[in-house]
Amino acid sequence: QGRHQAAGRPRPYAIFNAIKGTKPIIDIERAKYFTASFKTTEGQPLILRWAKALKHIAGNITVYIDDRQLLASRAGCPGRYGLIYPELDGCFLGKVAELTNRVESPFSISEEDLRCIEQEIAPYWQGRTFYEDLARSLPPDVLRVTYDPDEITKSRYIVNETATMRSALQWVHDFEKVLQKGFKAIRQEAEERLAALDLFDPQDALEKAPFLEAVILVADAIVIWAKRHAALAARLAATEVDPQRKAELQALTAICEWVPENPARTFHEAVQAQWFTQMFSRLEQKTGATISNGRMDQYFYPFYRADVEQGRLDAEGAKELLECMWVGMAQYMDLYVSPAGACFNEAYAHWEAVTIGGQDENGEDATNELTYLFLESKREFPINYPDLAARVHARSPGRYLYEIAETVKEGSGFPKLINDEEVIPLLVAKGAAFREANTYAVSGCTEVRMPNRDTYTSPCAYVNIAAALELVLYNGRMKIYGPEFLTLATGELDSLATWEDFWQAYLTQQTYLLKQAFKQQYLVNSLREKHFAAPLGSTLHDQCQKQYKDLHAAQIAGGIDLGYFDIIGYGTVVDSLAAIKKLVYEDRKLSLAELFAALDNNFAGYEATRQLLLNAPRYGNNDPYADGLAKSIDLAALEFTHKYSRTIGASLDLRYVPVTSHVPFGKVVGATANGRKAGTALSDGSSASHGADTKGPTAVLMSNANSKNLGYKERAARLLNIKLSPACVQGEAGTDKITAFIRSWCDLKLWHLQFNIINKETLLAAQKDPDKYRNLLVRVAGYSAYFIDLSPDLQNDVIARTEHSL
Ligand code: 8X3
Repeated sequence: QGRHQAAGRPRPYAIFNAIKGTKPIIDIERAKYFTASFKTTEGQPLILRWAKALKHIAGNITVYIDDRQLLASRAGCPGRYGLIYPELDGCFLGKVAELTNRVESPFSISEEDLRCIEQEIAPYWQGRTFYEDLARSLPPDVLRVTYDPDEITKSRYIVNETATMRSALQWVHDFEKVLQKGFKAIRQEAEERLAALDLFDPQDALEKAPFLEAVILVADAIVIWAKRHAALAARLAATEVDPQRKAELQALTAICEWVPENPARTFHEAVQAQWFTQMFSRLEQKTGATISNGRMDQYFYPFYRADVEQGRLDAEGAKELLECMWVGMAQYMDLYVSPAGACFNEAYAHWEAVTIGGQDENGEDATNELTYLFLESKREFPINYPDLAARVHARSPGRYLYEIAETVKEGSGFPKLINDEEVIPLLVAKGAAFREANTYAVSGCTEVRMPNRDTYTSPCAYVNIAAALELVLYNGRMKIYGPEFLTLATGELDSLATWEDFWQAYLTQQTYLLKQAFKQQYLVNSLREKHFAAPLGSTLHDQCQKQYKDLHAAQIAGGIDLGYFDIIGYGTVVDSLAAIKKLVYEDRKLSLAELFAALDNNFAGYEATRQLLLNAPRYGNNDPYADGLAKSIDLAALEFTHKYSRTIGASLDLRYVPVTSHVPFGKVVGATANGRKAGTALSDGSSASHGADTKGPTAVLMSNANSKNLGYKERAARLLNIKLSPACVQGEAGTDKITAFIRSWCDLKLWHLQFNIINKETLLAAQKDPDKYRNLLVRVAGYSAYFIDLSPDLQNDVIARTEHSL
């Protein structure tokens, strides 16, 4: 990896090398000021309380400018850091001390800060959190598959909600507003609208006025914060002895004085304004994947062009500025205190995507010089940020695909690819105009958002379908949870005489879990607005401004409310069902009782049975037998959501995006009929299960395409990981092979694709000698992370994925 490193710029490397591999520190300042402000605003409208808290934070939190940095602002202390969000993790704050030794994403914290959490922060949130509210509201049948009813802070990993771990799904702001308008104009508009309200009208007084006051407060807050950075830069400049650094700090002073209050005038100002907004968003709330950056090659382009034309900037200068941002992103670590949050988002995962390429409003190809500059930067400075997402369409230029392939060959897992040919028609089917759909931005692992149009922010549910299969085998129970009856009885095994009986029993359990997931999400969606607000996010959203509504409102008129539920363990279940259908019911090589005994004993003494199972038809090989079952599972889930999603007031579309949940979900599931041992990871996303895909990567694409039900619009992202051996992509021939593979993927209209280009030997060596492999990046789910930051279970998951040759 990093073969272009020599060509990289020294400044970002120097900043990065100083923080690389260090243990992240917990910064509690945001939690402290947020809580202090909340204590004084009880009873006021939530959006106003949140805006006041942000202003309090902006005026008091320590501000930093890093040595050598050309950009100002971070949301926490120097080095790698994470923030506590007590409004989310209030009932887990007693666990903060344990984070130092946690296997998944450990953090350190000072004794003094721990005391502050215990004495000042935690007591206020006790009993007030969304988590507690939701747990209290779940009916017993939903609770049983969500949390342990006797200890509600323990997840069951059957139907997990994720709304208590992050206060919003992945999101993208309309950054153009900040760059083109600035917060002074945004504030002014809000003041004029506030003055025009009829305060005798209760709706004006109680809903519209607090919304507009919050807009004004948050515009003040971000400007106060920026100006504090300007003052710091001026102070540092005054004492700086190196003339070059002094000049840089003086320039930074002027930039932070100007943006984001005013419209940006140069590329440097545009980058700084965007970075302030991004960083302030982290102080505002914890968003799934962290606030994404939208289509940077589009909204920065006019600034870049003008600067280059006027001789103020060249490509090297632009890359250095962007890399100063990448290295800032790499220092923020997404901190999940709750155990479920931690194991769903391993390796400090956050993946604020930067989108490049794609099409413009009119459907013309949108690639420009900046698009290529982003790809170059990724090759020359191959760190884990940003999560570069390349939009591809049928008419993407050859040069673009060539440069994507060259970047993929670096082996850091970037860029990930999102397919316009799948995404745009689906967005249009879901109610968007073409011009909105054409300009979507990538917002998470695989997700997309239309700024100013998408409005649904409730985090989604993960449904463990490997658990559904186990619930058939134990007739409504799971081995790990003992005699407790969890779902519904689908019959003792000896009553499942035919494949049709077994299949119906499976579908009944799967559908039951979906039913519980939808009830859970109904409650999530209705309770959230009482607990969370996002005045900055709402300020930057046209529909929220029009409706005077916070983004967390259960309904926002004029918006398109696209949410999801995720099926976890797809490949594992397809392969298991294929083995059962073929070996038990068709070839009669095995009785159901024998299979049960093998699984119940985790194959101890049943190795021959395991080998039989491993050789049954498997998903990922373009085999109609397995792919047909995959399609039927997909269809049953789609039919369910087609019927019920609107009843929760939003679209809950079917998604296959596990982040790292397939690891903890695997831990609660016993051995499975695909030969998988108890407790090991389930398959990820829509990928084949570990080692199942033996017919090459094109067969993996084909299985993915074969298993889709194109007649339903309730489809969303399908995450697809492909691991290639470095040898097969060497040289120009290797580049051509990757390009051709991407074209096939685009033609097949698959949603997402990403590559790991790595040998099993390298991964095993890194497991043995982590210090030697500090730079080793691997694609995990929808993001890349340092291999040594993964837990051993997740490392094993990545190692066990099939390595293909093209
Ligand atoms: C997955 C993040 O927020 O959609 O990329 O669950 S989220």
